[in-house]
Parts: sequence; C-alpha cells; structure tokens
Amino acid sequence: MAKKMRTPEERTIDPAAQQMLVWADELEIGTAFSRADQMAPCNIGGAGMCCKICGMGPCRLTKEGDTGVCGATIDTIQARNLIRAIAAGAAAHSDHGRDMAFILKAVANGETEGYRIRDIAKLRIVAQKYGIEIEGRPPEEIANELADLYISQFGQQKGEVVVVGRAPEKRLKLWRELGVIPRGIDREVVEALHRTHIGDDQDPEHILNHAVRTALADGWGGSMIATDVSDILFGTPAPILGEANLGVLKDDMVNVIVHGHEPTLSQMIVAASQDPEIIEYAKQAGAKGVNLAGICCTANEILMRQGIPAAGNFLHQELSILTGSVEAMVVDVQCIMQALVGLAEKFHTKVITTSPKVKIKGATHIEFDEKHALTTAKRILKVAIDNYANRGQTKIPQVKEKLIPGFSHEYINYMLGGSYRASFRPLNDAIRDGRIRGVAAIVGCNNPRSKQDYLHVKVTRDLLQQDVLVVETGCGAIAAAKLGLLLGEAGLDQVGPGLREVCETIGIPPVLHMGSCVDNTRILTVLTQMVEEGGLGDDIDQIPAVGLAPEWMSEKALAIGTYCVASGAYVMFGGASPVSGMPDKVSDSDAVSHYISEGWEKLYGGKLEFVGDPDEMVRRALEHIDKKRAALGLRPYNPDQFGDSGDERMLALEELPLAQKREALYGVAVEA
Ligand code: NFS
Repeated sequence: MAKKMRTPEERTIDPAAQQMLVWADELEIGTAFSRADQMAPCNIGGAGMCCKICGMGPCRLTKEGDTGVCGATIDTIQARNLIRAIAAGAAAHSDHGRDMAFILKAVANGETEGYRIRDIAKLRIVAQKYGIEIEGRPPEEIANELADLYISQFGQQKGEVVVVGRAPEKRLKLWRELGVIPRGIDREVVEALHRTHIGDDQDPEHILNHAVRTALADGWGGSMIATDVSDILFGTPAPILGEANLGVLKDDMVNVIVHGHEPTLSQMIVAASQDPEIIEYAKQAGAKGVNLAGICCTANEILMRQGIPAAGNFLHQELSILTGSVEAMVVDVQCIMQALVGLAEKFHTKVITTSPKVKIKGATHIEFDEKHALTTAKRILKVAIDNYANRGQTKIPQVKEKLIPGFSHEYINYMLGGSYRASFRPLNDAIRDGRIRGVAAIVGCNNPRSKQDYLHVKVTRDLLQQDVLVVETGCGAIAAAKLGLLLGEAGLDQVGPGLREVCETIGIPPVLHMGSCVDNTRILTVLTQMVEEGGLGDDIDQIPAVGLAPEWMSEKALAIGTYCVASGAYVMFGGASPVSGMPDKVSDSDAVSHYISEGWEKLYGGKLEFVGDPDEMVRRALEHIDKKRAALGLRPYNPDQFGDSGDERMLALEELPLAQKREALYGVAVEA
C-alpha cells in the first residue's frame, strides 16, 4: 500500500526547509522527512514493550498479563528500556565532558596546538568551588588541578561526585536520603547496563531509582563538567549578534558546515578559517574566503561564543547539503545522520568524520587530536577549498534571521544588576510581583515525525503571551532563532504586558538562548541561584518553572529530562512516550508512566510526562506555575496590573506637553 507522504508545509513550518523539501522532491531524493513518512514506527517497540536484551527473544508483549520468555512483565521491560536509553544519553554527554577535561589537562601542560585558557576568571571561580587553592598560582597550575579532579570523577568508585555539591543544600540532603547521589559517573552508567542484563534487577521502581542516579551523573556531573571546561577554554558566552538558517550559506565562498557537539575542533576551525594563509588559499581557488556555519549543538557552541552563524537545527543537516553549496560537512560526535554520506555523493559535498569514536562508511576520515589541532583544522579547510571547483548548481534559500544568543548564567546574573550589583534579585522580584508569571525552559531536538519547529514555536509563543520568561538550548533554541524570537524588541509585541516591561527595562529578548544541550546545566545553575537569592522557597521544586522538550527524539533528551525531574522540575515531552503501553491501554501497562509522574513527584517534587497535544502542554505548564506561585503565597498572576510602564507608554507620553507628561508620570501636577 502506498504510504501517505506529507507535503512540505505539513513537514515543517520553516520556509527555508519547505523550499529545500520541494527541491528534494524534484530531484527525487529522500530525506528524514520522507523516510519518516515511509516507515511507520513499530508500535510495540515504541510503547516500550519489546525486550531484546537476550537471545530468547526479542519478546513482544502486547496485552496485559503478557510476559517475556523469562517471565519479565511489561513494567519491568519498559523500565529497563527507559533506563538503558537514559544511560546512553548520560554516557554521550559525559564522555563529551571527559574529553573536555582531558583537553583542559593537556592545555594546562602545554601539550596542545592553538588552545589557551581564555576565561581565567571562570577557572578561578570553578576551582574555588572545590577548595582548589587559587591565590598566587598561575592559571595553568589551577587548570591542571581542576582537570585532575574532573577526570577523577568519571572513574570514581565510592563517595559522591563532587559536582553535585553545587545543588541547593536541601536538594542535596534529599538526594542523600533517597540514595541517588552518583558515586562516579562511569560507575552509574555501567551499573545501569549491569542491572538490565537478563536476570538482574526486575523491580521497575528500583530500576528507575537507579535511572535517576545515572541521570544525575549526567546533569550534575559530566554535562556540567563539559560546560565549565568549554567556558574556561573558549570563553563564557555573553550576548553577541548572530544569524540562523540556510540563508547564511554563501554562493561566492567556500561553505564549510561543522556539525555535531564538541566545541574543540570547531573552535579551531573558526580560528583556521580566519587565518590569512587559508583565506589566500580560498582566493586562489576562486572563492572570496571560507564561510563557516554550524548545525546542531556544535552550531550553538560557536554561535554563542564567536557569533558564527547556525545553518540550522537537527533536521537541517540533510537540507544544507541539498543546497549544493556545501564543500565540506565536518562532523564530530552525536546526532549525525548516516544518510548524509549517501546524500553527499549526489552532490559534491565531502562528509569528513573527525572523532576517533565516529566513522561512517563512505566518509573521509581526518582524525582530530589536540596536539595538532590547528594543523588538522587547516588541513580540513584545504580539503574543502580544493572541493570548491567541483561545485555545481546551487540553490540556497534566501531565508535567515538575526538573533542574540549567549545568555550564560554568569551573564544573566550580570545583566540583572550590572557590575556592582550582579544578582538574581530583580528576576526573583519580577516573579514575586507577577510581572513574570514563571519560567519555562524549552529545549531539545527536532523529530521528523512532527512538523519541524512547529511544536517548539507554538509552546514558546503561547507561554510568552502568558508572561512566562523562556530560556532555550539545543535545537529548540535554533528553532526559535530561525523564527525570529531571539531578537530583542522584534518579539516583544507577542509578549505579555508584565514580561514586556521586564524585557524593556533590562534590555533583553523574551527568549534567552543559553547554549547547547550540555548547557542545560546552566539552567540548573540559574535555578540554584534563584533559590539562593531567596524569596522563591528554599529548593528548586518550589520555583514556578517548567521544562519542555516538545520535539524530542534522542536518548540524551531522556537523560536531561530525568535529571531535571530529580532536581525538582516538572518536565513535559511532546510526541510519543517510550513507555506508553499499547494504545488500547490496560491498567497494567501504565505503571511505569505513573511512577515517573506521580511517583517521582512524591519523591522529588518534579515529574516526567509525555503530552502529545501542545495546547494541553501549555495548559499544564501554566497550571503548574500558578500552583507553585500559590504555594509560595505570591499574589495570583494578573496581567491587567502591568504594561503601563514600558517603552510604549513612554513613547506615548513623549507626545504630551511637559506638564501633562509630569502629571502622568508622577500622579500629581508638578510645576515646571
Ligand atoms: Ni540535543 Fe544537541 Fe539537537 Fe537533540 Fe541532537 S543536537 S545535544 S540531541 S537533535 S537537541
């Protein structure tokens, strides 16, 4: 039977992507969008009810009371599948963190080419958190000690991962009582695999308890290490002007796309692309120079630090090659589709793998190592430049938007109070007053099973209208960027009156781009600082805040969702639930869904839910925010109180004669 193929408009709301999908159809080239149409998901596996952890199966359970050959129940199988996904996500983030820690060590010991410690202030602040002596010591010495400490956290066997000590005190105490503090980062991932081997842990709640510990080893472990070290080596982000979407590709330059997650190589490619030798080499090839652009979280890393444009989010990786204008797509780790290689063969694009961990058949492998970083980066760029002569017809959609990324927690702290009074007080006060109703973190992937960017943008817009301040990371942030929501005043007409006042006063966009997916740890830090500032309770679960991943697809997203729940947040995922049970659900197959929602809420104050309908997601988010406001004894949210002191009113007053203006401003007539 012929499958129903969606139109480009049904597949994405992004006009650039729509143009490329029309083009793909004309060329009869498949993409993730068309493959998703052609291949329906397996409804047994999708529901978490397929077990393939041993050779007696795979066992496919379809109705209440079914068990696997070994007797495993639906609940046990769902819990095992979920923890394995969380462990894989935590492993991916944490292994990235480990590599960053090793690079820090190498930089500290002068063993790298081209790197240096850029943010000495952050190095000192982070080192001090762990009691590392900083006074009178050169940065390299401090960095060496910090690197050793961080490296040791991965293989630590007993005790507590030191990074968790940065959580609010009350939360830490709770985790200790519940026995979920990670002992060592690798240990928890290994134990998750051990427990889910045939014939081991078979109590779903006990399995999911360890899922929490594994996820915490990611958020308050590997990922936080990755963010810290990236900032120390490449600079803590601050607002910078950038651009996003396929329109950033250039017809008269050699286009190189960096795609993946680790900033180490991409940062060096940024440096190499500006090197006079490389620019000259490109000119000799007939191009004006090298134009760099990013995809996925590598994009976020170099966008928020150097303002290098983002060509797009996850579902743009194939579309960028379809433009015919990409000389090289340089990939490192994670979220790289195997389809890129076959697609690139239809154009002139070279797919270059660079990580010792990732090879793809048919791709060119140029392995990167920190000892020869700049040399390798130049070599890669020369391969791309040499390929410029092979470029055929191009089709670059003239669609791009400006944005201002770079809201690290350090910058948010600074922007709220300036150099002398840096503080989270104004944010907490704005929430207490009700100018800001609450905060939403909208994060995560694209998924070709839903309309690209639609869910991200829909929930973002709806929450902004309700005076909810939005922070974003990952592909969600790039979605908002492409639709023009990350540019100061541009979005303010779509924002509730109280939030608009706050944004105008501080001079910020209503959606703050906080970085890549490992940088979700910045959100944990912001929440912790809000708790420490006072006035919003004494733990993260009391803050009127929610986390949303409307278009999730990766295992990393499940790890992030779980550590946020364990930190006290209400987290909702869009799309399908990996533990849904069959559509004609029987009570039995709901146990895991209930446990990660109501069960976890009782323990951690946060809960994980899968909500397919975006309106329902927004409704639940607002209900939760209002519930938390009430519990804190804050005045109920009332948008009518605000909107009278923003820029719009000031401009209207400008029109009035002086005396009237003063009366309007001060409430009494003031003599001139
Ligand atoms: Ni996050 Fe970043 Fe994007 Fe999803 Fe992949 S790039 S780490 S996993 S797809 S948001």
